[in-house]
Amino acid sequence: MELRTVATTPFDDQRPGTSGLRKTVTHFRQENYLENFVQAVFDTVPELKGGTLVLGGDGRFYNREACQTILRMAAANGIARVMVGRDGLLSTPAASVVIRKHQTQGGLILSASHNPGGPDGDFGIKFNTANGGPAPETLTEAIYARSRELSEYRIYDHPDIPLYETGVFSIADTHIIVFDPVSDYAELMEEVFDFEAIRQLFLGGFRMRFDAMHAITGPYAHDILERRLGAPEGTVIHGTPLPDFGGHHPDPNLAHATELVNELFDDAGPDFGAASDGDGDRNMILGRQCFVTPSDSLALILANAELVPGYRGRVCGVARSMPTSGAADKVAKKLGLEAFETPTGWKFFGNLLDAGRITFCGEESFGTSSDHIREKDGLWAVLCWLNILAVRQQSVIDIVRAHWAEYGRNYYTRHDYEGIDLVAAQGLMAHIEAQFPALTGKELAGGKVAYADNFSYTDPVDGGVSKNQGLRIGFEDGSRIIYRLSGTGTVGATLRLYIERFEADPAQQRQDTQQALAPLITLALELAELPQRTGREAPTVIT
Ligand code: G16
Repeated sequence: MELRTVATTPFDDQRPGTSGLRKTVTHFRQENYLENFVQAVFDTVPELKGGTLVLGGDGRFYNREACQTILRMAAANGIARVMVGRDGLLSTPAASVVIRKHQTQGGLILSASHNPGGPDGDFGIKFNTANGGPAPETLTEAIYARSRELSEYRIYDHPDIPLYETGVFSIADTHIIVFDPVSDYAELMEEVFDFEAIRQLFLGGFRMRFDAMHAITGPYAHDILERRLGAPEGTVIHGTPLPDFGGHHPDPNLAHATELVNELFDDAGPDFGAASDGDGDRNMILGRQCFVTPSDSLALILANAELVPGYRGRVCGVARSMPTSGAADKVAKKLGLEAFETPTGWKFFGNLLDAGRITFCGEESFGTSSDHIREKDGLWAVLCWLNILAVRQQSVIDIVRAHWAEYGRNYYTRHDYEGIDLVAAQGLMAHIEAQFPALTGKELAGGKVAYADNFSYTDPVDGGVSKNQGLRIGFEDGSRIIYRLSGTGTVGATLRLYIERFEADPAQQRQDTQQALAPLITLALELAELPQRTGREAPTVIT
């Protein structure tokens, strides 16, 4: 066993995006690419030396090799202990649980989330800090700066650690603890939710389908839903994590979880359906013939929080990302709670959660969670819904309609244009922004423009300012058109178009979403000159 210092040269593209560093597998497998980034993290987080690092990923192609490399580098960098999930597996929310519970100095999570996997797919790595949450921008920028000046990395020559069994191993003075990735997480869920009420729900014949999409939540869902809560075997489908996710996008939305959606929209479908993504932090919620938008799901969870033991009598506020619909704000107003609007990216919720200003937070991108951890949490959202359904004894669609009748409905859609030319995308954004001074006060698509701006956020806790977080056109009736370039894609640019319209009248709340939003969608395309500038006639994905 030999400690080696390997000479390397910097890569110029290791700036983390919305959620860590995401590139194609081929890109990651270039000589020294992974090693450089990991060394940059270790150099930027000195408390890891002599401390404990949590490690694991969503099981995608290259996960295990990357784990072995990181273990050898952790030992060579003086990290005292590495807690690694068995088989190198660990969901993003479970990593947050383990970091917090065992008071470690942080964790490295290997995932490209909902992006496809396999040798031709994507890979990713992100660092979470000691609070269990994604590294804030100041830290990701420091990691990037370090990656730009790196000239060497340290690694031990050492045989692979047997990750297929739990136990304690070592590389030089570093202890490697291979642990069961499910148990800490499942125990926390038992503390938060009324498991007995959910057990009774299943005993009464309630039928559910959970699609793990051959990604990380399979083992968690089998254990929690089928074993601890007594749901019948077969409730969990696609429950074995595969390196290529069975050839699919592990993205829980209407476009990629079609098998589940078709089953739930059948007259004889189950009562409840849900899916999670590659690394287990996203969720999609379905009832029979009912899709609950992530924005509505956040609002509904907030409105029903008193039914969940872990939140009874202690809800203090809510936050949503800027493009997420304002549905949760309506509930917060009625309950007299603070509501915050943050930029896209879970990292922006961390300060509010740590400061005790919010209990719940969520994003339109199928992410919902609470202060139980510092990440979004797919299975947590599913258990929230099960807890609410168990207490209310109503169908999902009845609960959603009753919510709209009380608070109004925020019609909402997101249109994605994936893999468009980067220069064309930047030109399109500049073209929209250039029109802003003339837009305010104009009558467009049947409404009056109240404001048009480029969203900037001042963190209420530390005063940090994040600019250029998306272009917003807001109308006097609360309708909004938002344009953003994604920070998670790996090919070209992905343009996201978010459209929202508020409808207070229950008699008008049963329209088809795309129809209800059609005038605003047409306006958004015109203002952006979208077809002309991108060559695209239709979005790649509609959610
Ligand atoms: C990540 C972030 C989310 C963000 C989403 C989409 O999710 O954690 O906060 O909303 O990407 O970001 P963008 O619109 O920039 O592509 P995940 O599940 O991919 O880690």
